[in-house]
Amino acid sequence: MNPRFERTATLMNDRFGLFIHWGLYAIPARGEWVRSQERITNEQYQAYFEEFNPTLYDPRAWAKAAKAAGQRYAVLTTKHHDGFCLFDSELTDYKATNTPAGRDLIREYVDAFREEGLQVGFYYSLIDWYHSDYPAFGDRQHPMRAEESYKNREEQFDRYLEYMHGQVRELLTNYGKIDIMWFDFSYDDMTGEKWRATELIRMIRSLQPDIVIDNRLGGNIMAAEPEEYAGDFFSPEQIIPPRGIVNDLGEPIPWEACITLNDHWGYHATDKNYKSPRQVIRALVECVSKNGNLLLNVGPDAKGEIPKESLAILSVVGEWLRRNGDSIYGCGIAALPKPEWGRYTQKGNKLYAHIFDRGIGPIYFQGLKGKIKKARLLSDGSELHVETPWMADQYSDTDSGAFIHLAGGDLPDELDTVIELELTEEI
Ligand code: FHN
Repeated sequence: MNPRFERTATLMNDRFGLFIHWGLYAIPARGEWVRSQERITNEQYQAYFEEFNPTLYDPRAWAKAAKAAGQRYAVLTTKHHDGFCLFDSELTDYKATNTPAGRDLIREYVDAFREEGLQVGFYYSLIDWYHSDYPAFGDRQHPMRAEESYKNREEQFDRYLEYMHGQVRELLTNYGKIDIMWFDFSYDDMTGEKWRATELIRMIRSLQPDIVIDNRLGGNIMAAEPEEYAGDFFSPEQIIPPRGIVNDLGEPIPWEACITLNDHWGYHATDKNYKSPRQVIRALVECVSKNGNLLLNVGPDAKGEIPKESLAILSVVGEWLRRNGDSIYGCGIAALPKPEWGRYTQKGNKLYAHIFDRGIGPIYFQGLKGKIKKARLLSDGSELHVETPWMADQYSDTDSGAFIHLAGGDLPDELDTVIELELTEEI
């Protein structure tokens, strides 16, 4: 088997993860790009460093919320573009242990999420707007990109690379087994070997042989022969690929869509544009129906708590998964085309019909005549009957279609009603 598929088997089986963007930017509370968008200097931003004290930070509560939401793994920002380290790095003073927090926030996160049995992932920004050797003037997005005083700053990018590689080594040495390394992001000529990516990947795999890595170091994961550093899974952002993702040989490749709950990754105090639980559930189903994962983001506030709106959404999603998770975990694309009323997911000879649109009359299953051994409403296990309604032969392809009657005018679950079909054979 392709080593990429072996490495990602657990991750792709888990299907649903929690993305967490947290750091100093939670204090200005205008999103994690605030430094770039408002061209805030290191000196101005220092005020947040000197203030940062998330007294309500309780990663066990985060982990319990993620588990209750049905999420099987998590990815937390260890360092975002602002360069602030949530972990106790020996390579910098710009870290949480030197703020009033005085804690290694990553250590506590790892322990808490492992305790709840979730896979543990680290997000690490290749970009660093704090480090004095990271290119600033004329960069596409650095806060000081147009600051004349930075025009002739002496920057030794190799020194930054030593720092960046050294921090990745710290993260993958000091916190036990790590399951996911989520780099972010390459751009313009800042990609691939500019990061010394092959050397970095080889170091990572020597430290954590089973770790899975995203594709944002650069290269082309879709190529027939991807670069060694092209990663193990594709990471579409704020979009679900229309037809899933296949490589240049037409082979499906592992992918994970990362999506915000509102419109920001980092905490934004006034962004109340949250997605509904229905949207989240249907996005998860769509990802799985196309052989992908959903990494759903929360942005904890400066006190260290996940916004109550996010927790409320996660709770509803978790209850739906508690009843219907068999149609998500370990499932993937079905051998049938997308039906009119919703989507299919499949696992072996179990086909899951996700009914989004009740329509009128029985639910029609094209091509399944004589192939359904039994049908159950997944949420409560109740029996459903395969039956051809009268007159059907006058207006439908009763030669190949099958019909299942659903009582009532509304769906049993308007979020997503799932019918489990045990097939006579794997189609
Ligand atoms: O710039 C980052 C952004 O802040 C956020 O971390 C997302 C999440 O994948 N990635 C980058 C934008 O593509």
